[in-house]
Amino acid sequence: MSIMTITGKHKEENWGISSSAYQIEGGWNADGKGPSIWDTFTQTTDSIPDSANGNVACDSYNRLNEDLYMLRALRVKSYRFSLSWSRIFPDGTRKSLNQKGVDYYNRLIDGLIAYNIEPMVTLYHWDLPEALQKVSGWENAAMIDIFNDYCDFCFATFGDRVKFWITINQPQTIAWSGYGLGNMPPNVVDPGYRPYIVAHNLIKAHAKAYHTYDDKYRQVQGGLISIALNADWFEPADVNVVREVVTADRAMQFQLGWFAHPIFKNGDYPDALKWQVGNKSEIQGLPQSRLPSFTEEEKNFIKGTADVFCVNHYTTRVVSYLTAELQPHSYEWDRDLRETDEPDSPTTAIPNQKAVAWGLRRLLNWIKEEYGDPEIYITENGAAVEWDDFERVMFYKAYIDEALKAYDLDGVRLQGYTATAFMDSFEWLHGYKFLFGLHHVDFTNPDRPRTPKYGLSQSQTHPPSTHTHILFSNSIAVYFTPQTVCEQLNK
Ligand code: GBH
Repeated sequence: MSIMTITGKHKEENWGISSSAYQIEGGWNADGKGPSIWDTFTQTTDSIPDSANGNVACDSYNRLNEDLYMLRALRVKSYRFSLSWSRIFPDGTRKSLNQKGVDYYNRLIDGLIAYNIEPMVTLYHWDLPEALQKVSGWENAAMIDIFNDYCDFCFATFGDRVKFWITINQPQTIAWSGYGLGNMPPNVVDPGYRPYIVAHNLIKAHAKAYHTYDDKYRQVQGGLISIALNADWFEPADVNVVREVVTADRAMQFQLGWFAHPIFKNGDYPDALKWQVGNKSEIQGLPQSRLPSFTEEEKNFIKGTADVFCVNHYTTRVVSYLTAELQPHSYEWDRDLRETDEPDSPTTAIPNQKAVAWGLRRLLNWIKEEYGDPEIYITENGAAVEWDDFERVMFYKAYIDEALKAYDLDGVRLQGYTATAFMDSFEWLHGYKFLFGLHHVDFTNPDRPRTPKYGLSQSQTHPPSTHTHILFSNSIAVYFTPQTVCEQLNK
């Protein structure tokens, strides 16, 4: 089946593109913005290639008109971006309100609305105000109310125009990379305990913000609210061996189910987590499970706190059963499995991130089965490529095709697709080494000129690029010449 035969049906779907505040804004201390844990980390660590940081990044804080121009030229239906919490509340709380930060987001949102682009707003994409880290950040249950008050302010301030809210981006990454591996801020290395505690608080914080929206704003504002969960597809090493199939399912439960099961099913963790962590904890001689438990009241409060299912997806891993070691105590070992690369798929620039498009279709079907056929939005999908943008074109062609198969052939209720990323950005631990943008950004030039990459170009003399073709036929895209955006604006 070709994309062309089915485009008609997708005309009104939500095709969009994504960014996040710390990755693009820069202006790290401009106009009263407070520092976040990513400012502190990047300014002091040596672990990021070229000692890169987001101090300037794409300078989007000062280049709003260019960003809006690019979005309009792309003809996307939606733009997913995040709010920098410490730009709005420099110390994380309402009493420190920074009106200039609010003004920036108002200009951005108004600009999007003027161009008929739906803002999809992530309230929190990893850049916790440093001041809140000083009081233990997400280890501290007090964060639940503090986050809620920040969200409440954002709903009240922007919710007249924002109709799609995402509370938290990838809580699994926050819990595991931030508090287990500790390679991301706040750099706490505690693989067996704190990820579970932090996840517990993140889930409750999400649920509380959901209820605030539901109780105070939904009736008047009429928007949606959800959470963006990261999910790889875990393919069993051998689909004919029951144990391997069960193991792959367990991998899904530990990564996606950890958050999705409480929120989308019954307010509680998946059985696989309760069983694995409980048993390991017992064998490890601990008085109780390292996985905390929810009270009945908490379960009722958490269950059903997302209007749609938002998933960020990048790759597929192959898993096989392993009786893991008992020491050190670790979320990773709690899973009893081993991950390897999918052997037959093309690589991308990032090791361990192979391009396995069929994994997306399987993932979407797994979500459909597991969570009762929810409406699904792919809120991130993309790749960093080694050489030519042609590889990125092929990545999108293959992945979008699989998403459309899930929609058309499998009946998955897919409602939207968001490509990552809008432009080359600060890619966290990769700095500026691996880039996901559909626009190139020249980070050596103080003007940070943005240029559409090959995938967005369509020349008169060459056949249109495949990527342009897919995006255009799905009402995304296109520029006609790869001039920089500055040049076009100055015409
Ligand atoms: C996304 O995460 C981010 O949400 C997005 O902001 C970013 O632009 C995109 O990645 C590309 O960088 O090495 O063991 O610490 C994608 C999922 C989760 C994949 C964290 C890498 C690191 C695991 N990522 N993971 S580890």
